[in-house]
Amino acid sequence: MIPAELNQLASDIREFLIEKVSRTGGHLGPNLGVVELTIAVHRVFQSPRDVVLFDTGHQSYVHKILTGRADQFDLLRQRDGISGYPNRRESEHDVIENSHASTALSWADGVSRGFSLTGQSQRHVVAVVGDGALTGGMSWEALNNLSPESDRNLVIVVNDNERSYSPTIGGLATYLTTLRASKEYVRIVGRGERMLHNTPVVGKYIYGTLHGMKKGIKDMVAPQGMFEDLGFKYLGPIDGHDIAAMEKTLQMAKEFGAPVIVHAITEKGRGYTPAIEDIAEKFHAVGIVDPATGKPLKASAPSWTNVFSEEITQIGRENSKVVAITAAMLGPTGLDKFSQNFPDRTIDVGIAEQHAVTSAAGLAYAGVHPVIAIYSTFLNRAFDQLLLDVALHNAGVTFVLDRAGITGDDGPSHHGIWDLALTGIVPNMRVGAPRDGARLKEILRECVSIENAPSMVRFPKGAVPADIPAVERILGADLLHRADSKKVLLISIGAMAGMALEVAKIAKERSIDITVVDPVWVKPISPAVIAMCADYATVVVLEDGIKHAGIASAISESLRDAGIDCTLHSIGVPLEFIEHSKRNEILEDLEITPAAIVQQIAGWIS
Ligand SMILES: Cc1ncc(C[n+]2csc(CCOP(=O)(O)OP(=O)(O)O)c2C)c(N)n1
Repeated sequence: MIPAELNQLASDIREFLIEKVSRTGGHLGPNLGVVELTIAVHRVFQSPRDVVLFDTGHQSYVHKILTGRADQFDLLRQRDGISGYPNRRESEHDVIENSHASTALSWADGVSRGFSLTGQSQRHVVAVVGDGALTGGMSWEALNNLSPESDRNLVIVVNDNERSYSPTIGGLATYLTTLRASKEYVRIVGRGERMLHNTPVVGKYIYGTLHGMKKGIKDMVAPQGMFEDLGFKYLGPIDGHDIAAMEKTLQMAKEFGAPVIVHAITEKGRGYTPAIEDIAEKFHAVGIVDPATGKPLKASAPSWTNVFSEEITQIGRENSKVVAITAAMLGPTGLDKFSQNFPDRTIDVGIAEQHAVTSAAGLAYAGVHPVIAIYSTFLNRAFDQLLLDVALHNAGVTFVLDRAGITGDDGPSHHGIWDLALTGIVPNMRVGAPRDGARLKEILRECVSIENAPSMVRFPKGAVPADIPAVERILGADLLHRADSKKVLLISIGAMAGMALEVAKIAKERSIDITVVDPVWVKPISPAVIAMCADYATVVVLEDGIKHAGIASAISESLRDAGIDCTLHSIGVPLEFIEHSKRNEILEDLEITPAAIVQQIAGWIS
């Protein structure tokens, strides 16, 4: 293809992305930024013989288009459609089924080492990693392992758009800025590349000469030279939207025969005005929008996140010891409002959940109360830090878990279905699961008042329901509906309360009496709930996490310890990886709907 055709291809792909993603929702901004970069990677490397890995995977749409999946974009992130991340079942061109950041360099290390060990070293490995994902500790563990002396065919493309969701901050971001700002450096390196391109045989030796020259230049304009000091060959910065420049550089990197870093500068949301004008997040992830304006087609109802956002800001006004921590997700977790009011008490650690949690233990030791706002699925990564740095040290740290339960479109790695099971085994930890906004506020305030142990409040994605009043509060547990007889007790966990009440209503029509109780705090579980179990013939626990080791398991253990003999059934998520689909479709599949639950209960009591 001639340059004009390649530029036309890039422009067609951009138009296609805007048209399709505006209808399905998805990661529009990141993909608009990697169009040329991905074209260049696929022209220089031969996937699937060469392995192309995308860190986080949210920016793999262009890769999907170039590897034969353009016709499936109407069903992007929809039931039976293609995933929003790479997926092995979709294509031999996909290797990592990701969504959690900062893993690609470790994958690259493993795959390339495996190729060396199995006589496949002619296969190249290319890892595309964002400047955001590079802030994650795993990336650095991988860099430390990627021996520069090795003969591995490995190219790391740093896709530097200066942003995670919001601008990437921290020492690494500053370092990349220094490299970017070296205009003179770009010009001289560019000349060097042209020189190299005109040399017939481009090999390690010639590259080495160039490299020596470049190193000298770099020392002049970017004295830190961090990547090179770590032992990597560094090429860049390159305009990531210049296909020819990217191709030339990747070709050089390919022929070098050892790990090379290609630093590409790109623009998130490139070519789409609404994304460029979105100062906060550059359309990192969008719902369904009008493609012309980028405006959402449906106004969104007040969410759980909004309730948290308001309340933590109010708590911040009342209590100057409260400090908020985010792992590069200020806006999505609702901490943006807190940060506007208390910039000095807001910490963005980058995509570094493990660091966030241990650092919170340190903050607690120093006398402040850290509140870590994080998506449920991302707490998985920091379990050891929660257990041994926070809980073992009796640190008063509050965890606020958004997106708990089945989340839907983002697939297996994004469902927040493990947090209840994981925190269930942390000594001293208290866990609250609010059924509505009023309970969220109440639990959050209590968490922040706990000074000598970790505590957590967890709530789902999406719209918060109207408050659900209790009939009676007994030892911290809320009775939501009292049936006429003591046949079935339905223990509803957190946001499942609305569905539980619906179950009781439908069951009543079938002459099945169901009492509904909400423990509010699920760890430790209120003794009132355990005592109630003794009075009912059948007890059912309804939760939106994995059944294995979840709240039903914890209750069953408490019953056993108390010597209470009752029949306990559990409704929740099976121990499986759940594919992407709409949340309600998944719940239907799992038979977690009011009608299906009534049917199950009817079967159990008959
Ligand atoms: C462990 C983990 N924490 C948080 C996230 C949420 N998240 C998704 S993309 C993203 C920003 C990624 O930034 P970058 O790597 O620079 O890619 P870009 O979107 O800018 O192309 C974040 C924080 C995640 N995917 N994984």
